[in-house]
This record gives sequence, structure tokens and C-alpha cells, in this order.
Amino acid sequence: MTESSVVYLPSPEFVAQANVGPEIYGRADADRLAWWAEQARRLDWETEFTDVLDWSNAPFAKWFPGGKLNVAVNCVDRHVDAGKGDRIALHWVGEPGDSRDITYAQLKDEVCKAANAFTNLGVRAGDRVAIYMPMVPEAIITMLACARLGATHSVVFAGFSSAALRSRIDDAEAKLVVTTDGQYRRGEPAPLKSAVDEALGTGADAAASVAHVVVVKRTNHDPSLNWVAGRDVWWDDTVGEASPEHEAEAFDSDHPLFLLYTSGTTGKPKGIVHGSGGYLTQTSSTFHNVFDHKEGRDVFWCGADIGWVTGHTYIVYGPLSNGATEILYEGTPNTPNEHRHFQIIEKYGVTLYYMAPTLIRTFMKWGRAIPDAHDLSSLRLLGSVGEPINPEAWRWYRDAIGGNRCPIVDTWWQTETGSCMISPLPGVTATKPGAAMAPMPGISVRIVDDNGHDVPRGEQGYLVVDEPWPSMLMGVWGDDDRYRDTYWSRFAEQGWYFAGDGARYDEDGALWVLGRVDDVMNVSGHRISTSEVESALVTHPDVAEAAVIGASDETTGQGIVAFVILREGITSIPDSFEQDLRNHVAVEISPIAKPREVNVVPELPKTRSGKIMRRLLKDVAEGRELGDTSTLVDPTVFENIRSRRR
Ligand code: 6R9
Repeated sequence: MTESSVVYLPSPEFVAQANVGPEIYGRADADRLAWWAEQARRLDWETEFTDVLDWSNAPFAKWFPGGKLNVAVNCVDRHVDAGKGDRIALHWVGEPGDSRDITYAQLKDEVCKAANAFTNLGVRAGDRVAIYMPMVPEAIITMLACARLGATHSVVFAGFSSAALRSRIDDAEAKLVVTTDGQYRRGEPAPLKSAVDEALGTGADAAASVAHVVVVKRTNHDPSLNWVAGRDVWWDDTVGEASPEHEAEAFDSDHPLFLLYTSGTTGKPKGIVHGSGGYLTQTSSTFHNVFDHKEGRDVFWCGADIGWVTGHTYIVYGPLSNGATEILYEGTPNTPNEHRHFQIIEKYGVTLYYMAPTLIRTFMKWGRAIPDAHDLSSLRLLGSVGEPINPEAWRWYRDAIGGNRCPIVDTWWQTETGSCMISPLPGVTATKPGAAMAPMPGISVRIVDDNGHDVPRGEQGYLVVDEPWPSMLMGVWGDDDRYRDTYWSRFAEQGWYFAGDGARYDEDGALWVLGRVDDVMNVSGHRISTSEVESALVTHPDVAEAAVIGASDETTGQGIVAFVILREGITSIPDSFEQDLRNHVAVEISPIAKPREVNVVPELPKTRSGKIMRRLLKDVAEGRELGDTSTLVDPTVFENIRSRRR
């Protein structure tokens, strides 16, 4: 049997209790829009929608036009109203070992208090709120309070630099910033508000849109904590003092729920806009179907950070709209030691565990003895997201973590798609290690060549989505042209969404996603564009030009490798130069964008039209024989590059 013909069938026990069976595909295929309408009715609408989809202004979709709902009410109040207020929503686990359990009734009070406090600070429906916080319950409370008010949140990963935060605040013209005094980083408290102060600037350089900063006390440790009178307020003094009574208003189905900035192929990150009714419909439905979630029984754990779309969709809106009980873990997997995740699984009886391949490969490196030391028998389903999972890691995950009993759902989706698009259904699909298998019910994709023709099975092509879907992005914030250009121009004639990933169907019809076909790298599941890192490198005074590529990396999927040319006249560089440049990128973008390796080279390989040949740099970085160099201006530059490489 060839490797790719080995399949893993769901066990009869799993099949017998699964939320959905194979008939779901036929039902969705028979009438896609009727099926999505049925999924939308899993939510509470204050005003029923009059149509399912208005695609008359494509590629700008209106899902469930005429409908009005409040997203926060769907995630919180309706569970309390249904008598489930005592159910735990969040088992929060802090990095230093503190913890809090928060019920749906408590969550409702907190969200209402925050909504009242933000209203007092001048936040109104349609305003933008920036959230720059570690994984504390207040981050989720803030997101839901924004949703309740119809304010559009923009969560900025707390690992991003102040410069990155500022550009996102300015682009969205955020009125309010919510942050914490500090955050725990591998066991140590580190300041965080100071980055907000730096981002917001002072005097002529001050961020004009921001009126207030609300600060949650988390570490209570920053000795030089700065306070701007009139602008800064403590969470405890505002939210803490507010009333828990708040009347929620319903908003149009296409009301913007959030912005999330993501790397594109050009330097400037784009603000992906998501709406309310369509986003929540697919988010809520996929959570139920993909994770086979059972209300009141399962304990779900998604290991993403709320700074990424996976955190938005499968920590906040998916689980909470389904009344789930979930883990919210603040820290890293090896603080205080490598047993942390497994202790949490044991302690809380986690049943559904959704992580990134890079973490699975890290667990593999740490060795099997670590999970083996724990009782992981509560687990009944495993999930993977963020990048292709290699078959070896898939098998290890199934065996060492899942005890060979848990189905694995490898879920492909993107910030832009809002929620899961391609995945096995755990009680239906016979899975292959490494394959995302099939589009979800109601989702239609193709794998095509440059001309838009379906490629034969076995061959690689571009992944496109050929029908609109409910949780699709509504646009790029403030830039309709960029929305059209980036996603809809490649196959404009056909009207298909270009995902930027390569994929293939194998001989059995299983779908494999193969990774990006553009200049976007994937480091530990984080999307980083080559040009973004290049732009950061050339802001260093000694650097004239830079080329960046993602080289394959055993643990992180890809590692960032940079090649830089020094400015004219710079004849010597300090020993610390490589480290200086890495730190420079960390400050300009984020530590996650730090190159693994920086090579100072005399020249970069360019085509006659002046394009940097990244493909060849990749060959060098991955230690391969050089591919075709015939289009290069000067093929000898490689001898120089190789000899200088550290
Ligand atoms: C959800 C998320 C999106 C990009 C996407 C693709 C890669 C995500 C994947 C996967 C293969 C999977 N990706 N899941 N590739 N198999 N199961 O990660 O969103 O941060 O926007 O990244 O991640 O390349 O295009 P986002």
C-alpha cells in the first residue's frame, strides 16, 4: 500500500454519537443557500433575514440581508436566558499558576459592565477599539463588549511592537485602546502598557484618534508605569464600577464586527473586515460540526492567541456561541516546564484539543515520555490548524496524544475566510495523515491552473473558492481596490476567490493543501510577508538592500533567512551585526518576525528585469544544488553568497 492510500476511519463509537453524518454533504449540495439559511437559524435573530445572499455587488457580499442580531447576545445572554448561567464558559489558567473559572452568568455581567464603561468613555456603534492584551479573560470580555455595542474591535497581537501597534491604530482610527499594565513572558512579568505609550506618542506625534486607554492590572509590576492624566483609566475604576445592566441593540447582519490585520504580499498589513451575521453563522456551525461539540459535556481547548484569527473564531465566537466550556491559557507550553499542557488536559478533563503543527513537532522533540506521564484519556478529538501538518507529526499526534482513538481534524482556512473551509468531518471522513481532505458542507472549492482549468488529480494547482461563503471577508479596511486586486483579480473572469495557497487532489480525491504560492512565509503558523521583513531591514542605517525568504524548518515549518547588502562606504561591521539586525526587526515588527539567519552578501541575484530571484536564495538557504540560473544577470554572485554564508 502506498503511503497516501492509508486511511484512518472514525471508530464506530465515535460515528454513533457524532453531531453530523454523511448525509450532510448531500443536503448542502442540493441547495447550498437553503443549507446556510438553516445554519443561520441556529442563532438568535432579532429581525429575521429576508434573503440569504445578495451577491449583486460582487465581490462585496451581503449575507442574510434584512436580518438584525447582536453577536454578544448570541454568545452570552441567550445561554443565561436558557437557564445555563451556571455553566462554566472559561477555565482561565494564568501563566504563574493563578486561575479563574467564569460562568456564563458572570461573563454576561462582565460584558455588560464593560459595555457601559466603554459607552461612558464615548465609544459608539461603528467606532473602532484597539485591543492589545495577553490571554486574560478581560481580553474576551472587551471583544464581546465591543460586539455588544456595535463597535468594531481590532485586536493587535501583544507580541507586536509599538510601531506595528501604532500603524494599526492609525489605519483604523481607533478611539479607545484596551491593554494591560504588563504580561507574563516565560515566567517573568514584562511591561506592556509602555508599548502603548510609545505607540501613541506625545505632542505633535500623538495618535490623534485615541481618546482613552483602559488598563487592566495584570502583573502589577512595572516600576516605571507611566500615566497620562485624562487619557488613561484603570479597568477596575471604570469597568469595575459600571452597572451590569445593559440593554443590547441589534445590528444589521453586515455590521462590521472586527478588523484583523494580516500580512499580504506587499509591505503594509491589510485590515481584513468581518461582518456579523454571516461570520457568526459559519463560525458557529463549523465549531459544532468540525469539533463535534456537545454542550455541557465537552471541554474545548484551542491553543491560539486571540491576536490571530484562530483565537477570534475558535476561542471567542465559535465556542461561546455554542455555549461551550473552554480553556483559556495565558502562557507558553513550557512554563514552568514541558508538562504544562498535559497537566491542564488532566486537571480540566479536556476533550477537544485544537493546536498548531509547530507545537506538535515541538512536543515530538521533547519526547513521548512527557505526554506518557499523564492521563490523557479524556481527549476524544484532536485538531490542527495554521499550516500543513506533515504526515509524521500527524501520526505522532494521533498516537502519543490521542491514544490512537481520537479522530484528527486538519482544518484549512484563513483570516480572510473567517472560519473553517476545508476539513474532515470527524464522524464521517476516513482521513489521511497530512490531508485536509474535503471542503466543508456548503463550501465549494477548485484546484486550477493559471488559466482557471481544473488540474487533473495528482497535480498541483491554485486553490480557489468558486462560490461565496457566509464568513467571507467583507473587504479590506479603507481599500476596496486592494480587496479586489488581492483576492478577485487573478480569476476575475470566473469570479473566483484566490486563496494564495497551492493544493492538489490525490488519486483518491483527498485534498492536500501545500502552502503559500506567494511571498508570504509561514513561521510557526504566523503569516509574515517577505517584503514586510525586507522593509524593516532596510530601515537599518547600514543596510542598502535586503532579500528575505522562508526556508523549510523542522520545527517552525519555515524559518526566516535574510540576505543583506551593506550601504556604500560601510567597510566594517561589528561582530554583533547579525544579532543587531535581528533585534532591529523585532522592534520594527515583532520578535516572531526575527530572521533565523542573516547573511551579509556583496550582491543579490537578480533577473534582467531586476527581480530578486528568491527561489535561488531558497535553494542556497536549504542547502540544495542551484536550480536554473540562466535568467540571472550575473550567475557568479552565488559563489560570493555561498562563501560568505555563516
Ligand atoms: C487559520 C489561519 C492562513 C494560511 C493559509 C495557509 C495556512 C492554515 C492550514 C494551512 C495547510 C492547514 N494554513 N491552515 N495550510 N493546512 N490546515 O491560520 O489563518 O493566519 O490567516 O493563515 O495558513 O497557507 O493561507 P491565517
